[in-house]
Amino acid sequence: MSEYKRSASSLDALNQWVLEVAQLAKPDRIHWCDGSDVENDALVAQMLADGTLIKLNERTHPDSYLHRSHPDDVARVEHLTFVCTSDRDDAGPNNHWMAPDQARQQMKSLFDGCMKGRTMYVVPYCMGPIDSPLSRCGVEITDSPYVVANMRIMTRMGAAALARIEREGSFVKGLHSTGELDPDRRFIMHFPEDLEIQSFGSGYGGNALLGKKCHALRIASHQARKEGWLDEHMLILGIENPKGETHYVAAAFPSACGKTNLAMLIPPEGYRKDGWKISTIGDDICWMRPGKDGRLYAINPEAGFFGVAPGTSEKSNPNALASIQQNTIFTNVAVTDDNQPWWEGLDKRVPVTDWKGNAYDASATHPAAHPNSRFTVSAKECPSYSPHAEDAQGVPISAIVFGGRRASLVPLVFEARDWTHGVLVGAAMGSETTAAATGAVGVMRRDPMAMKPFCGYNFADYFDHWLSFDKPGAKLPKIFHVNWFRKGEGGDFLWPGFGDNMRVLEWMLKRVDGAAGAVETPIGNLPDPVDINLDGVELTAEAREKLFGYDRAGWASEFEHIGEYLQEYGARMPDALNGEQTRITHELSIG
Ligand code: TSX
Ligand code: MN
Repeated sequence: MSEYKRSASSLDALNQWVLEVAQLAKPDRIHWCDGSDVENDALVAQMLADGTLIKLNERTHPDSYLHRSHPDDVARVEHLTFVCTSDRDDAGPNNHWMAPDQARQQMKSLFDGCMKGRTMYVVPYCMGPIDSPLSRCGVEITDSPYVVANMRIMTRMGAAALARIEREGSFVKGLHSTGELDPDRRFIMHFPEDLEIQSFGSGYGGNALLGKKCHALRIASHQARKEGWLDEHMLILGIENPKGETHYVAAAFPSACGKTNLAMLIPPEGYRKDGWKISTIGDDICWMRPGKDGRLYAINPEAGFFGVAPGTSEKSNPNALASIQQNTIFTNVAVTDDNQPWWEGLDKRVPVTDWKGNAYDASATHPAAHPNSRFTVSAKECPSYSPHAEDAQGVPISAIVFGGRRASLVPLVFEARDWTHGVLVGAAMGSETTAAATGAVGVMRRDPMAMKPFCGYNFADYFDHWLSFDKPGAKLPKIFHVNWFRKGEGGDFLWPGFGDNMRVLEWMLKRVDGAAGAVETPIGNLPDPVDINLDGVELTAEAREKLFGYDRAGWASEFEHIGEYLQEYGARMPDALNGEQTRITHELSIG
């Protein structure tokens, strides 16, 4: 078949689908997005005119805008998010499932006429560097100009993506409408067998920017399994040592553990003086696949950061703060008297307007910014953005890090003995909830590989997929577990965290290079504290014991719970993982 014929047919498929959607949704206009500055300027002007965007202080925050969402539409809706596979067991106990026919019928009636009076935007996008073989394309149809503006920042959107789709012929179809924003008529449907997403009734990021969680995580998880790669909820960072060698690390954490902060970490002064440098590849999603040399090579499929604003400050994340001084869309933050964006934890000023647009003063009892308020900004604005982030072949991963927020039991860091043990460490991950997430504080939630809300198929099959990477010729990264949140008896954090986490990263790289020993225990290899650089860190005796020690009785109880949790995934659980869990439980019981 000629090149011409193939490209014609893939565009035909796209045109045909756009036509079908238009006939159903009945928009007044159709606009094909090219991603140009002219197009974006016109969209912004239109959103300023109708109040969708509010211009922020041009002197302090040039080209930056505030969007206030509907007050009932401020977060992802997991209870309304479905994976629609023909066989229910393929979605697994970790997903809400609906039969594809029923889901399609239900969505068809919601989309019927929903774009009357509105413009329908056709948004071609590429997840990952436009020239990377690891990247994957999609097209989002949406009636929200706010979604278009955000997709332009978060993905490679427009003409170049359309050209790649034309070449490749396959793309993920995403259909989105904000609808009437009725919380009872809101659904996020995934059809992985058809590479399709349908999202109705929400304009919020994770529900509406379909390239991100819906495509790059849930749908891509199916493609990854089928094609032999890993689709993960991980940040990627580079660590350059004084010799000029760079190692790359991918890390998965549940929400509220500071993933974006770790991705943009600034090393302590002593490290900087010695020549250590951290660079950021991504803060949320990682696609990785084995290269010819057997190592895993990773790309960040995203082009920007959709970060939580509250808590972002000069102390917690100077690189993020520098990134969002210009060219940023803020969603649901508060505003100061001189029209600057503001959120809890930024600084000591008191804003005059809260996230709903109401007057605010120091006597208020509610937070001024919504706890899930966000910034959307291009990764190119980040001072630590890696020059290798756009490398088509990806970056080689030396270590994978899992982590969670655990006040007790779990030490600062340990290393998995081997790949199978590491997969168990990831599968057993858990974190204690913070008020921001649920209202219930300190409740343990299991969140395997931080993928609980994002793995589009049965977790048992997902663990099996992970195990399958351990094969002859593979040069797999070492796997570690960290906990920045261990507390003492007095309730205080024992580890300083933030930039000082560099010390833990350095130990990991020593292990990777075979330059440090470790203390072998049933839960994995613990550092000998002398191998961790603690210059300038004051730790009490209690802190040393709890951060670097190992409590056999406590871990025996933890492993009982892990065993019970993994049983929820039933008969499809891989024997190797059950075996590893049983073996460690036994070792813990005999001391
Ligand atoms: O992001 C965090 N990281 C990772 C940084 C690279 N946070 C913030 C979590 C909320 C998103 C942390 N919070 C970290 C951490 O390592 N550690 C802690 C706990 C902590 C909080 C405050 C102090 C120490 C530890 N100390 C003072 O405030 C003085
Ligand atoms: Mn995330």
